[in-house]
Amino acid sequence: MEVVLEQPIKKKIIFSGIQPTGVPTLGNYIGALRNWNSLQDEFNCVYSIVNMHAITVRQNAADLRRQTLEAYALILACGIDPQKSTAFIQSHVRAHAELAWALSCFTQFGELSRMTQFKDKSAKNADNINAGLFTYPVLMAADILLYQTDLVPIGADQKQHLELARDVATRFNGVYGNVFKIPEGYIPTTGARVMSLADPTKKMSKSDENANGFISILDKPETIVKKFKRAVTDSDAEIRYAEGKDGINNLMSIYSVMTGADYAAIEREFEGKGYGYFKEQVGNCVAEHLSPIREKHALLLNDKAYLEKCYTEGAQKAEHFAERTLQKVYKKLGFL
Ligand code: ATP
Ligand code: LTN
Repeated sequence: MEVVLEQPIKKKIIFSGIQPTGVPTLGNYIGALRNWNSLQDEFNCVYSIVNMHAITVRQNAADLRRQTLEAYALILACGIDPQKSTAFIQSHVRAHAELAWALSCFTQFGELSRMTQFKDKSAKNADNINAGLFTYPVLMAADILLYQTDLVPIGADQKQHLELARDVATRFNGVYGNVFKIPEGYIPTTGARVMSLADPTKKMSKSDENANGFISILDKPETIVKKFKRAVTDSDAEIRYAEGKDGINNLMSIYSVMTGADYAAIEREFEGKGYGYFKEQVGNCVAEHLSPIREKHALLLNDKAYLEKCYTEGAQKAEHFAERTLQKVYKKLGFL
């Protein structure tokens, strides 16, 4: 008789990060945070508030400190369970900065020059095009590679950075053997790029100076509905998903993610109904979906001791793993 030994199934590893640069938007939620939550049972998840990335743009120290804690509370409010997953603050685990330095010696100037986020952000911050803004993707590669990550849940805008992380890891492995796992992206099919409500040709962004363009996860229900009612659409007045209807396409993709209905079902549901009615319905379902998150966030922020305990333990767990990879890298590099 054949004896089959039971092997414990090793869960795949997920890593992702979010910058504490402001209140996260519906775009961050749909493109990333929503998936962070749903992946927790099946995978071994590591999530970080990447405050070291945030300083590539000038920040006020007191605001950054507050926003970091708020962002941490927000990921817990979105359903991240600090017992199940590892949730920590990037600057608490020194291996991130250390690996970033080593990897920067395996990243080409030309590769970094092609990054569209660098080009966009340098145009926006012309008076502060610092070296950190340029090497931002190397720190992101270090974040991911330290944990031997299999999958990285991100919005479509981060795809180019992930490709770079894969290229750098492959190059390093080519010289030193199999040191890093080559990560794959996990990009949602619907909602990977939520657009601004004020200009649907632009990505919804928390740093947009026009507050009507984004829905913050913590906006009050009435603000959410009001912003959706003002959303820019077109003059065609027909609710259907089609090229050139950026505003309606964006609202349909948001509604689809919130309700689970596909585009055909949404078109049937709103046939013959006006844009005004549709916009209000999208606003209502988003407001309803986000309300419990806003309430939980407020409760969590009232319990600073609990948050501190969670992020301290999170950093210890993360460090344990990260340090193993870093030591392996140092050995391969020939550091005595
Ligand atoms: P900023 O606007 O300050 O540059 P951001 O919101 O673009 O910030 P992050 O906070 O670092 O950037 O993003 C966290 C996650 O949210 C990333 O995975 C990113 O891809 C995703 N994301 C950001 N904006 C959108 C969007 N409009 N639609 C879908 N996903 C998004
Ligand atoms: N650059 C990302 C944030 C980020 C990240 C990461 C995402 C930093 N390190 C590692 C995934 C994995 C952004 O969203 N702007």
